[in-house]
Amino acid sequence: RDVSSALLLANVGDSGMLFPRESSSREIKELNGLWNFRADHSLNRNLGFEQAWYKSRLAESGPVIDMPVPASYNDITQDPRLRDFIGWVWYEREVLVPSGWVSEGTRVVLRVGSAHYYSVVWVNGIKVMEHEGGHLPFEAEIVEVLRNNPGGACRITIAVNNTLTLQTLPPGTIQHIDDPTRYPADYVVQNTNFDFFNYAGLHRPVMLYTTPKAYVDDITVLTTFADNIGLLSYQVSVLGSPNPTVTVTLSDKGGRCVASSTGPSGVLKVTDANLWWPYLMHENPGYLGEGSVYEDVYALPVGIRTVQVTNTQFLLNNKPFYFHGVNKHEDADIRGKGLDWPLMVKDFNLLKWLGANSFRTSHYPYAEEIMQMADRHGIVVIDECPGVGIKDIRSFGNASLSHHLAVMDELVRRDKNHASVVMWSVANEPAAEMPPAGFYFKTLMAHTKSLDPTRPVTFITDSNFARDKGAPYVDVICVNSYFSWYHDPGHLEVIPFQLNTQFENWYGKYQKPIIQSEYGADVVPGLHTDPPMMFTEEYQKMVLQNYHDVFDRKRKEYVIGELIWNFADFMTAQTVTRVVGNKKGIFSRQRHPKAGAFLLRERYWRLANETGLLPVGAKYP
Ligand code: GCB
Repeated sequence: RDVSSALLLANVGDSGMLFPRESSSREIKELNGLWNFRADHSLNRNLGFEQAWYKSRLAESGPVIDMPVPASYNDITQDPRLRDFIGWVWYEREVLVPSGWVSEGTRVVLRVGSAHYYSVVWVNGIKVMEHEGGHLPFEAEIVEVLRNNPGGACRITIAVNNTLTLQTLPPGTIQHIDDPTRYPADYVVQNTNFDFFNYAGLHRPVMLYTTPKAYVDDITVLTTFADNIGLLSYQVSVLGSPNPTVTVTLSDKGGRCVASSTGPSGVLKVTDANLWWPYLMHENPGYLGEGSVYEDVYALPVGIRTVQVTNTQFLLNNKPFYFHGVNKHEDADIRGKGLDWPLMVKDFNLLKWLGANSFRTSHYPYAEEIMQMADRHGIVVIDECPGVGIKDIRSFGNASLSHHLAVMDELVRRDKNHASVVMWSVANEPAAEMPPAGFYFKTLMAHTKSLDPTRPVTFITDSNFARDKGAPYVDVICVNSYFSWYHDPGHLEVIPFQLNTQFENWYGKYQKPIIQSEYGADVVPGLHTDPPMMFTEEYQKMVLQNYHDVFDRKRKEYVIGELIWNFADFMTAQTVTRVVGNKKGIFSRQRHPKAGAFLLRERYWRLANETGLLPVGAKYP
């Protein structure tokens, strides 16, 4: 494959969104910790804008409480009104900026890792940016604002609104109920069609960072190899200088320079290249070198690997790859969807214990810090955008589609250089049988392919194989099913029949490889029965076992993966089918294993031994 011509196509958006990294030309100030916080409980939720709360210290316009960042605000207090709050909340933090930062020749950028869902940001009372979408970063250059305020004081105010509409991603609706005989006055609820709690707030780190005036704005790297030669083709975009000198070097893991080049684009050739391999497929998985760009020094971890899809296989570095992994959520006690390092490392340790080689970012892009861990540990990722719960026909209109395209722009721009990302998922379980779904998904997937011609594109379906209007455009069929759970509850004996039929139907119609992208059963940890009954540990084991028997037959043909729903229990909205959240985890929300985890662990290590290139010592006992 000609990587440099693919690169020309892969130019995304007009500016980059490189992860902030310190270097000899860049400094970072993390703004994690306690922020001032107030929810706007006024009837129209608009008092903060009417009274311009951003103009002075938040404490001057009313009471404030401590709010940790990053975290969802919902579970931090004992106030049910804040847990279920809908509307604007206000965060504020004051920082002192080093005087060198406001000197000529330096850019200062304020970056928010993610804020759910809509945000407006002010610095010293001056609006610097707005952003729609809850799971992707946004940033603005603020040095001019800081210069107007000698002394280095920098007051950052961020208003965040979690309201979802038919045009947001994910979509939702706001329902006003005016019935004084049954509901309190001014009664409003948020309805959604997705199965996780709509946590909100500043979920990922907020930071200030500097760059020189002439700076590396974006880097795109595409890789391939032929025999023992790794080819890494790059494009560097530099802003702030008409004729930048660009020097690019590639270092191996030990920091030795293995290739270099000059100019804003080029190809680096590495002899005896170490390829990036998935966990359990090679004795040295997740191999990353580092590409560095001068004069503004930016170092990007890079892995050399290829991805291809055939009628029956998923090929990684030309070898068949079988996804044995999990679906996850960003979710935990107290912090909700807030990035949490101990939790992240624990989760990766559990993935490795399990013998999982992959996960899907159900149902929204995960923190960049998580993607970097996946790169380093060789965990393969299906990268999903927040297109979940698209069930209403009004969410297939132009406004929705153009926002969905913009979100894919942002996602590809952010994650294009991650070796771990092997496929884009544009949606989960949309109403793909509706008439407008054909045009919608055709456009969305063609757009995604034009942004990144090197990775396959899919969406996850639970529609009928014969009526699904998006499936013709995917590279890999990803199907969710819950036989013996939502259908024929309690009847394990239907699984072999229905699962076999599911696979035959999809493959028969499309001749494309298939991933079982979800399957599972709820377990309240500690519940036991024999014979197995729904919600017990035994029943989850039996569901898994029955699915696995069919996978084992079909993976010899065209099934290329299985992702359990779910890695861990997670919080949902309150409904009669959820017992303090979704309990389909093989781990509890606190990451304690249920019986199903041990069963899966045995299976995944066995699969790794069969399909991988494990050195003897790494075998599961
Ligand atoms: C699904 C959804 C997922 C749910 C899961 C369930 O099909 O994709 O978001 O949580 O089923 O447990 O119902």
